[in-house]
Amino acid sequence: MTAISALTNAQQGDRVKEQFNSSGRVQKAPENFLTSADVKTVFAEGKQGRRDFIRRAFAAASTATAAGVAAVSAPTGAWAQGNPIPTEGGDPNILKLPEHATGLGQGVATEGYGKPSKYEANLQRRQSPGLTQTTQASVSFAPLQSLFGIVTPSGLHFERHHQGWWDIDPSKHRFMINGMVKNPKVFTMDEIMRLPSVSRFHFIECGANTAVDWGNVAVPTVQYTHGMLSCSEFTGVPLITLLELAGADLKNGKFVLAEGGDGSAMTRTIPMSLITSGEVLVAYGQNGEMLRPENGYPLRLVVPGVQGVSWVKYLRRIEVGDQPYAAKDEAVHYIDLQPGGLHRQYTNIQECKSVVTTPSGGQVLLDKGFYNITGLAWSGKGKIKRVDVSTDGGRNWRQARLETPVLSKALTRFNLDWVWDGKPAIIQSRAQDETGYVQPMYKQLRDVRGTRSIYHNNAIQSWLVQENGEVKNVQVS
Ligand SMILES: Nc1nc2c(c(=O)[nH]1)N[C@H]1C(S)=C(S)[C@@H](COP(=O)(O)O)O[C@H]1N2
Ligand SMILES: [Mo]
Repeated sequence: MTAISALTNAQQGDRVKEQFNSSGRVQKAPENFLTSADVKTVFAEGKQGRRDFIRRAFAAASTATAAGVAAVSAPTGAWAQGNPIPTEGGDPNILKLPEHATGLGQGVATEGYGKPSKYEANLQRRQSPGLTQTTQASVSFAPLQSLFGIVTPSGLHFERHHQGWWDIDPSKHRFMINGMVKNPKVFTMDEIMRLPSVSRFHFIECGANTAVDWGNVAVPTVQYTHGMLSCSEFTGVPLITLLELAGADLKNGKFVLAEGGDGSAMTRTIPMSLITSGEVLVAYGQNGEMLRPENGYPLRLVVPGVQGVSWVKYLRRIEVGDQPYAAKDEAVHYIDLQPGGLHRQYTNIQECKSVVTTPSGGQVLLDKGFYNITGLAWSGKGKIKRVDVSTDGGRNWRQARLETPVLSKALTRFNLDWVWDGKPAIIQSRAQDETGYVQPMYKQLRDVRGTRSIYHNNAIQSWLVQENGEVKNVQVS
């Protein structure tokens, strides 16, 4: 940024105009890598215990995709998302009045609940081929490469279910508080929803986000590397309010156990300090409407900054206790294998992390010229203070613009102008949060954590822009 800020405003304006006028088109990442038949093959291979099947599944898929790329970048210059102007001149999109400018459109409430345009049908959350054996104990990833701002549309929120999802009848749903409380209580949804509520924007990230890349590059696009990440406005009652109503012993009660109502018996210990701060919510609202069934309808715990597994869905019980519960999903699962062979438990907080979403893996830069580098940054410890972006694999860094709002424990959008000269480039982003913590490089992370961890990979992501414009997931040592 230094070179630009040395210019006067007028000069800067000219320079920006010059940049914007230079062509810089992005071909979207192919969002559907495998046919359903391919997915079945991958699952079958996974069942036979064949190693490296995820990597090979994607390799096979990208061969198919490469053929697709060649087809759309054929000499006519046709662009997958474009509508080219004929070379003989005269753009029919301007010269001929389209039907929508002359006819009668559709009536109100044709859709009682509106849907996205049919032209956006390819924008989907997707399952990673080969990652899991069933769809009920599985993950779908949010299409980060195609989202704007910081809010994830509810229908594209990532999903993580251990035993499938349910659409639970809210009139029959009950929420219980017991343990170290004077008056154990059972609430109906009506009783919860009449209490004073708050609405707050927060990210949720599964502790296993970016897990498959711990050892080496495994998956091709940002949807699969970072898509167990979403951000919503959640509405609900602070858990502390409900604990006070039940007369909880807040002096000796140092932890609570949160329990879900689905078959996975999801149970997690939450430290009382997060609750007395007022941050933890018993939420029913998401982005202005009720939670979606996939995300825990009618009630879920919101634990800002903490890994997704603690955000218990279909929340049915909170027990107050004086020590951690060592539940299965914190004693056996969701633990971090350290280089010395010890397991680390109760790693709750999602450390500061960021990722560039454009340009990102699977996209193709079709021209030299101006590009808006954009991405997301977040920290489980508070607000994002700064994001730096490198286009040369970490040798030089420029400070990105943080777009408002910059909220605590929420996604923050960053942008940076870039002119691609057509040479190979390695794009990275490095975030810093308000505590001063800086997102680590892979080497720094592995020096401390080794290579056999699954959870809490917050390393700097690298995307290689090749001379032919194709963007690849790479790791820089
Ligand atoms: N009841 C219940 N709660 C749950 C889970 C579950 O399987 N059942 N999965 C957990 C995990 S591991 C994550 S990452 C988040 C995912 O939330 P989402 O599906 O709304 O994205 O929910 C958590 N809460
Ligand atoms: Mo998770």
